[in-house]
Amino acid sequence: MFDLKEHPHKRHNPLTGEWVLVSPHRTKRPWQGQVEKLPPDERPAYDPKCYLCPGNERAGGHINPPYSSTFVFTNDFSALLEATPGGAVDEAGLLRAVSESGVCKVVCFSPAHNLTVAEMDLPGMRAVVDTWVEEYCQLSARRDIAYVEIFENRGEMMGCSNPHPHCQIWASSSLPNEVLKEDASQWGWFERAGRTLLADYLALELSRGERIVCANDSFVALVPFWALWPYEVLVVSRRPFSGMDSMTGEERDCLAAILREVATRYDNLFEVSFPYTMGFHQMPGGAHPHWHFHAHYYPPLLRSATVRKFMVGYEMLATPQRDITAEAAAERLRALPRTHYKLRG
Ligand code: H2U
Ligand code: ZN
Repeated sequence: MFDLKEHPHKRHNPLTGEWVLVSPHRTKRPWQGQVEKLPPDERPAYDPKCYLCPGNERAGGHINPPYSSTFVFTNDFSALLEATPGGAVDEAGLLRAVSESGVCKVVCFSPAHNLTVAEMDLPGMRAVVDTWVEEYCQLSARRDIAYVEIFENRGEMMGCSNPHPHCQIWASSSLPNEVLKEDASQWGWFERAGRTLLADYLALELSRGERIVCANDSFVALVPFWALWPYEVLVVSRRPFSGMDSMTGEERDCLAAILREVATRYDNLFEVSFPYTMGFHQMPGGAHPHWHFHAHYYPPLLRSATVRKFMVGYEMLATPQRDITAEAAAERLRALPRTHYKLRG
């Protein structure tokens, strides 16, 4: 009898159409690596050498204002530029290129250098959500912008260059790869079902409960059935809306709260500041009824503060693979306290 808890199998990601190989039997193999703790990261509230702290100098001689809440600026090393000439190259359908223009910004979450999302207070996190919405509305209203990606790289392991709490916004003139896949899948589902893919998925997960991590009045955090990273999380809005521009005030508060709770549970897992890449997938306004607002968390850690999952070998050449099941990961995250370990005695 085929058992998802015992037997190797492939799971389907309905958002991307891709598969992940799950090998639950391998979690029984002995682990001989170290389980080490990192020294506590003690950072000052203000670092004179940080390019994101208030009053400090950035690349190109820009001076940050003495900001007291959030602070947004255009990335001094933007990957996308506004004044990019349009054009395309196509040689025999083999050498293809298309001009891409856009805007890159950096959003500081707080003037405090030593905070993280997990350690921010709720009004502070709500201010971050309000800043995202404001930037999202402005950028997505532009005729030269087709897609706005808001994302946070957290921790050196994820290539984050600075521990000061911040995220990036890249707004581009075309739809990026991941968004194209999700657009097609969500459209296909909506056309058939008349409901969003994630509304139907969320209803199923809520009735099962086994992959739910935490929830509030407006959002649910779960380890998706098709999770690829060990402790991957998907945050889905209970109400189907396509973009953060449609959120009510209460939904903004709930988004702030659930993002903080996910970050707190992550930090509590190995009692370290947990590295991850997270970001939103969304479309603005009412013109995309098949789109359902959500956030993905892709954290690399597997077993301890230092043992990470690598996407190498078979995963680069064939299909991504995981050992611990999504259900087991959700159970661990669900069992963790909602209070940050640094605040416990
Ligand atoms: P990461 O920590 O995710 O690397 O983001 C930091 C961004 O800050 C990065 O994209 C930008 C980098 O280009 N940056 C500036 O805009 N000005 C600076 O003075 C340094 C870094
Ligand atoms: Zn997505």
